[in-house]
Amino acid sequence: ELRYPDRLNCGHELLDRTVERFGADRPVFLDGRGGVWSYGELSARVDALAHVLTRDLGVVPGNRVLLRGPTTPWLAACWLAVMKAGAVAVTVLAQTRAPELAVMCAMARVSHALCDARSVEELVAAEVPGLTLAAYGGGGPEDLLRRATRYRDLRYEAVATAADDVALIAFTSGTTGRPKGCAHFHRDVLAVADTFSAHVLRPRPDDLFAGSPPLGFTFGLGGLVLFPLRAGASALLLEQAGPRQLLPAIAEHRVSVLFTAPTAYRVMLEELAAPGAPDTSSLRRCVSAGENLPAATWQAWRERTGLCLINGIGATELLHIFVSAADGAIRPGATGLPVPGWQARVVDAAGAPVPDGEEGLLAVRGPVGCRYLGDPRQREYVRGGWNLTGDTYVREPDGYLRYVARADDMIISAGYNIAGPQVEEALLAHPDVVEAAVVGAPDELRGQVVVAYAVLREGLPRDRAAEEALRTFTAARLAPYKCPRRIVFLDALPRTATGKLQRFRLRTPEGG
Ligand code: 3SK
Repeated sequence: ELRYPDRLNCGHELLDRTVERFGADRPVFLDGRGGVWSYGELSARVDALAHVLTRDLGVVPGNRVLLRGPTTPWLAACWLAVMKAGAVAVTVLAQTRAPELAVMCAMARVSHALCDARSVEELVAAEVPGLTLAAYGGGGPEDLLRRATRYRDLRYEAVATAADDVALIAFTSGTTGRPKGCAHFHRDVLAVADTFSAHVLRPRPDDLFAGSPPLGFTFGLGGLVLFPLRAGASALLLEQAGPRQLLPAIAEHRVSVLFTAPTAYRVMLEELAAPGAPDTSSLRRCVSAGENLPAATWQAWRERTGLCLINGIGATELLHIFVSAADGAIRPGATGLPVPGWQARVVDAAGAPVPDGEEGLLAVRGPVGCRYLGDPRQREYVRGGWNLTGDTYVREPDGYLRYVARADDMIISAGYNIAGPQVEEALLAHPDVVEAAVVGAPDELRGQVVVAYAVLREGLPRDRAAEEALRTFTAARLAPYKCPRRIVFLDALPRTATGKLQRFRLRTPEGG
């Protein structure tokens, strides 16, 4: 069991204590354009920013401070300064538009905002009442970074927050289109590093982390800030971190720990198959989360790189990954086991455990719990002390957990329960298919029928012959009732800003 003192400031623990343990001269952040920050430089910049926040901008402990901008070392420094000042970081994605920003700021009662100068317009357009806004990186006398130089070399003593003071408010990207704010404590921030990272990922101080999820998504915050800092390691913080940018960056900087989603692994696999592909031999740990990892993707990555993908399921509600496995514990096709410190079971609609081998809802509990900001959906997510993640799972007799589908993505056709991801896996096994999404479309006779959406490799014809070929391919792999009745070819699948598939957008009367 994790034990933390009653007074705990996660910014102080992650930064000041790491400097004490590992020294100030080691690199912490690389910006991908030649800039390298040492731990000592980060520490001095964070302290100067904390002075600006508290002395110039009037931030007091408990204030909610919006952080908005692309992934850069300065955004990470602002996040740490907010922590050390005992305020609450409200993290949003850089792409969030003004109307959503207005709603989120009202929900989180945001009083201050630190915003990359390139993203300020949208925030101004959100017209947040009473907001104190400071931009960084654009230059000029009022720029946050210019102001911070006035406090250069002045140490800032972290506020002695309580372990269960709120440190962070993160918004779910909402695969169903309805965002919710989730509050997390100072101890929660450390707990994800001390469970998933410490026990499954097991980083080393000489590791260099990189990945695609942004810092406004807790997957990215953990993988690019919390886990490297807790381990005294370094992170490459790239503003553009799509799969096509990641591969050359891995080769150039010798990245050793990679965080991204299955889709990005598939795109990278395509690139790696081409002659003259970038060198990935520096990688030693590759984490896949954000959505289901098909066994075929796992196998292909293993064949191409020799590395076993560390699959995981996480949630903004629970901050990071709670079921996973690494090394010899990996079972391809299964997500893994409860991360040490977490418990998991599979339950029915009434919350009672279902027998092993049967489908049910994944319920987990551990050091972090779901705390929605004033949202009645709290009662649906947390029941009897267990967090219901909204995923359908099967528990195998030896405790391994196997993903079936998002509970609201199950298709019911002529009385059969069909898991969309199983059909998607069958389509993805075809060499011409890059992306696949399967939904149920209303049908008078069967209730629903299976409709597939597929993205084909660039340049391939999207004609009847292609559809027929895919039909024959899936028919050889799936029971007839699971086979798609219709296959629609698209340029790209609808995704949230964090890359999650939005199946609800395919469930239109005419499309799905
Ligand atoms: O939402 C997710 O899928 C996720 C995955 C890993 C870590 C954190 C999160 C929020």
